Amino acid sequence: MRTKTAFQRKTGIILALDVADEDGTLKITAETADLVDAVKIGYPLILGTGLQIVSKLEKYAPVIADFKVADIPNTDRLICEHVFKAGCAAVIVQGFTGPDSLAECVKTANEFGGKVFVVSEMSHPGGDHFFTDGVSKEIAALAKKSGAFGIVAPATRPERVKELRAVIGNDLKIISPGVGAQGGSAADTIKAGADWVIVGRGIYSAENPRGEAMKVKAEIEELI
Ligand code: OMP
Repeated sequence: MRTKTAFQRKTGIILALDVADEDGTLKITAETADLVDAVKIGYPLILGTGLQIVSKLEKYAPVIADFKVADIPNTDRLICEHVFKAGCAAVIVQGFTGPDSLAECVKTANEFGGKVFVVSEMSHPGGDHFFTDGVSKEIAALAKKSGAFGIVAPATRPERVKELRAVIGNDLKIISPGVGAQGGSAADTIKAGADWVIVGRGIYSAENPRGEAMKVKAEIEELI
């Protein structure tokens, strides 16, 4: 069993690596590693390169596997086992699957010393179509009850980050995607109660990824 080092908030930035080629991903990660607290990988990178890239990335930063796991408990467990055996420190799962699925993800994560983040509401324009106020809050409450480490809440709607923070209190962390390319502001999101902002294209598509990461870091630092 692997025990991963705990997530530590230093800059408040998680870099989303939705870059489909290994060399590009490793280059951006090496350039920005000291400016981010974790990197997040998902289907684009893993389908493009394979799960073995985790062992290369974890040398730079804790790796969050964004597979938005959403299945029956047995399948969830099988997916989470792959994720943690590969060296990931955390996994992102959906919460709408219900308490038994969520419990299995948390149980599997605990066996590996890993963490679970539960999507409570999504950041894109259609993200509040099914994740309505009541549903999002119920999922956030379920995440807390299930022993998850944190929730995912939308940086594109900081007021929702604030409301979901009120549901979970200070026991759970909030990671918030939607800063930059989707229009969200890092400062507004952190002010609303997020622990980390997730930034993808705003950093990896920039001409100067390190420069962009430094700008986000400075924006968050100004709040302290
Ligand atoms: P950019 O929009 O390029 O900054 O990337 C945002 C990253 O966060 C992508 O990897 C998305 O898949 C992810 N994400 C969202 O954008 N919205 C959500 O509601 C949830 C996630 C996520 O779970 O990470």
